[in-house]
Amino acid sequence: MGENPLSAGGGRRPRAGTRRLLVAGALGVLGTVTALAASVPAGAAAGTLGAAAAQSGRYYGAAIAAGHMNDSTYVATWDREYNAVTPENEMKWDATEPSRGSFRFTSADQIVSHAQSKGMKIRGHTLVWHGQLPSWVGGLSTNDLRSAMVNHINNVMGHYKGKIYAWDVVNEAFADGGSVGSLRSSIFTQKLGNGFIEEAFRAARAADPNAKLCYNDYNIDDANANKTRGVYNMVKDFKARGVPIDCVGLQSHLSQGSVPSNYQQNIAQFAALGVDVQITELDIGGSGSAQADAYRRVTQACTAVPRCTGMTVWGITDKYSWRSGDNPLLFDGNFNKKQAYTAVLDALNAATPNTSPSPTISPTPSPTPSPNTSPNTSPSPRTSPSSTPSPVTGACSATLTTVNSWPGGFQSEVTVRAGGSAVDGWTVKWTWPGGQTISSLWNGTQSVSGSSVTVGNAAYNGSIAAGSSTTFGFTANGSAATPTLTCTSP
Ligand code: G2I
Repeated sequence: MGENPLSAGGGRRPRAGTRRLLVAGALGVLGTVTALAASVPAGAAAGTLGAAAAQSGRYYGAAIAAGHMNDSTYVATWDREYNAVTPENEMKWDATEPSRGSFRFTSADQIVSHAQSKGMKIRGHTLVWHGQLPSWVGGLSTNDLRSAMVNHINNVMGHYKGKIYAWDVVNEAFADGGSVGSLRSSIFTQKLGNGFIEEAFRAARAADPNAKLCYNDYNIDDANANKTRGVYNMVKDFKARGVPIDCVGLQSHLSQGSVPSNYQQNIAQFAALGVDVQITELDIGGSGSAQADAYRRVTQACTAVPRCTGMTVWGITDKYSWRSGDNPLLFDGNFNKKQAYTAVLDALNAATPNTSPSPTISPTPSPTPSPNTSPNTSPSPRTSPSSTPSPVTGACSATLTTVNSWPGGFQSEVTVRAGGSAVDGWTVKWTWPGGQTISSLWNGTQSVSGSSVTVGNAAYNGSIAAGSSTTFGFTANGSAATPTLTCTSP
């Protein structure tokens, strides 16, 4: 709360509804039976959102609040129209782990069991988010927060293992209005550094290897916005380094004038990185035909991109929307279908079948288990972390802190700080004193030559404002060491 998720981008009229082209690449081969199969049976118009979406292999879901499940019209509309669900608040940290180590799933279970009984897909929302955090999390030390985060992921994902289609592993980590790649300051960045996102995704893959793991955010609907570019760079980097990530969630809290003209291009650019895209919290403030047009454009944008696998509206009826007064949903306060409903249904019915369903997930765990995925096993936190600041030789400096060590291995975090002026790109170097080897490194790119290590910035954290810092981290084999680091910037 307290954030305005509505982007102020200029609106544009939608294209006229594009008719499906059943182009059969006719190849007249003499003597063969020409089977120019139209891929969609003519006139196959489904009468509900879920059924219409299913025709092209997609889902159409709604956020559901357990507290409204005593409203029979609400549940009847959910059951009739939607084939997927996201619990609106019930799986968040404050709801599931109100006090440390004590888990509570009653409300979320209520939604999950209902959805399962109807064969719906379930999106899990959300594991690591600065919002709706119970207050006990705020008081934790770095080591305790890391262990609490992984424990939370393990327990919540473990409880629902095998039942969740996709998890919003990390929610809303990027800053609004900042430079490309800047993260919002939160307890997670403050205590764990920017690497918390990667740590969370690695832990999530281990906790439920069959769930799709999504990064979810708002105001990443415009393909060229700084916030979007930052998320794009992160996903690209994760894919390049084998950090597990399967999908990007565009929340898409919009208004009828603010659907970006490049919205479809934006979905396509994320999909091109090799992840699914899902529209996760769609609602569009407005009314009448303008609102309907905006909904149509969003629906068409998703169905035009094979890896856009489904859409979820953030509620069923305007009556219970978190945006009271904006009337942003498909059913009015009396559960009547709005013009927007018909626009979405028609657009879903007009979609061609999804010929490139997303591949099944083949987990590729890092070669050595990161302590982030199993913090409660061998690693025992050091009582007094050690660190060595590097001399400020140029535009940046680097400080290494040992955050964890255990027999035969350790985990370190390096803070890279810009001096009096901003840096654009950085390189940190050191030499291991005793044969140490890095097993896994995040938020940077490493090259190793004998005992010499060179770490460059990742695609998304090269720019550091004057006096600001970013972090990278690694786990290594050998005895914990605090070599002298040098930092240079081009
Ligand atoms: O803020 C809209 C959404 C933005 N993206 C993440 C979503 O998780 C978020 O959902 C909203 C829920 O729709 C609201 O229902 O998150 C809000 C909290 O950040 C939810 O509001 C809270 C109220 O602030 C609480 O007072 C209330 O106790 O809902 C709680 C449960 O009804």
